[in-house]
Amino acid sequence: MERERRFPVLLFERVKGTKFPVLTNLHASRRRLAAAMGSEPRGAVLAYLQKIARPLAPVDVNTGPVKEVVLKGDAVDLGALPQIVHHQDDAGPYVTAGVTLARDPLSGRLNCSYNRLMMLGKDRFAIHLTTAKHLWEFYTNAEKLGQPLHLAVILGLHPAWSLGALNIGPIDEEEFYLMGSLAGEPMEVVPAETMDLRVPARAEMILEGEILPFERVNEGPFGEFTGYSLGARQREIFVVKAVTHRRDAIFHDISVGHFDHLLLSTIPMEANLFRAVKALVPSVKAVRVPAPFTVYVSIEKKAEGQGKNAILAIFGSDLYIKHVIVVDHDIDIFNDQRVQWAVGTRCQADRDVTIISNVRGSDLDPSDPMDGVTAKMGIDATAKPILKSFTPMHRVPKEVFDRLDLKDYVPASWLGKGTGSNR
Ligand SMILES: Cc1cc2nc3c(=O)[nH]c(=O)nc-3n(C[C@H](O)[C@H](O)[C@H](O)COP(=O)(O)O)c2cc1C
Ligand SMILES: [Mn+2]
Repeated sequence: MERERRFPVLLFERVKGTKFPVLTNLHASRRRLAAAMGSEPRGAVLAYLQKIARPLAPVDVNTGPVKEVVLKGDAVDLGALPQIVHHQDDAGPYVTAGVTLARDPLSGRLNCSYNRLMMLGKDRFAIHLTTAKHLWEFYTNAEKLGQPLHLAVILGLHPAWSLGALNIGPIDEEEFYLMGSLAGEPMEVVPAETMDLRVPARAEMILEGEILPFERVNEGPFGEFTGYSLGARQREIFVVKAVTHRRDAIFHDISVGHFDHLLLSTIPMEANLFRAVKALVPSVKAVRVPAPFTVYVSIEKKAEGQGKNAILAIFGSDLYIKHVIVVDHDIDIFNDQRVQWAVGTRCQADRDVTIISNVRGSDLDPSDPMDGVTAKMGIDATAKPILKSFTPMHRVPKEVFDRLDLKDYVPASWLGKGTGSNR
């Protein structure tokens, strides 16, 4: 459907080898994601920032649909779930649409994120924790204490909850309290069966368990958001102690690297980057993540040096971003050609390119020889010293346009709405 440029939600009602229907492509439309927050597509990033500014605590309820079926201990069988292999070289079936919920054994704070899970058997997965992200931080705290890290994996979420789970910010900013505010109503929660966590009462399914200390297993290869299939690495093990679900639970899946994945991640990422640049450069106009590890920023530069301030703000606020291009506010950053035009005409490499070596980044970048230690590059493509005093752009005077009428020069059949393309 994506090749056909069509993006419906897809529900497969009869899936071989499982009783669970499979829903996928839920997030493949920016309009749907915006609607989940009660916003228009163009206003999604600002709506996101406004809503997360007012966290909404979950409310306790005694029980809920997610407890209609409770399976513990020996009754747990991950083989009953849909066994979805997404790409040719994947090491096996993966669960891709699970939001993890964990509590830091040191601070007691909660964290949510998406973490891919590779099926290992009846009750266990290998789990991918990006080094230096929050769940990894909790896990290293638990491991230092010699303890497992309790983990709930939430499957089948309101898309506004998913956007909340992907919030990027300080580790103390608890995503769990942002989900309700993004959805516009408090999330109802029920106690987990096997650990001291409260989980959404209206999810489709919860997997409860723990990530084992000190143990590792081969995880991968798996086709990732970069478009590449990265090889196996030694990664952590998540053992499942209980599964609870709705009687008629729908199993959610995300096709990694497709719009279902990329649009979902981009809104929270752009919101965080916008907020971070705004803290340093108040006149930031827009940010856009057009490709993996890459961001465009437009600012109304009011003082010399602010282009580089924007670069520093980005580097300071996101682990993944590797390349930043900053342009003036007259450039439409949703038009790649205009961004390249600004780089071509307003930038001198020896003056305007900043490269920082040996910084931690993503461990899923195929160009990186060091599994997550990377170089970062900022390109300040704003006019120097400032747009106002920069070489003027050429133009035909307005009074000439006002004086001329196209119909005096070309046949009437040429006029009217063009196709907008010369290809
Ligand atoms: C579908 C999907 C799959 C993801 N898979 C992983 C993963 O396997 N490991 C990981 O570290 N991050 C993964 N992420 C990204 C994290 O969820 C994201 O960076 C999140 O903001 C991290 O949370 P934190 O800031 O609380 O650490 C995935 C995101 C999406 C949308
Ligand atoms: Mn977090």
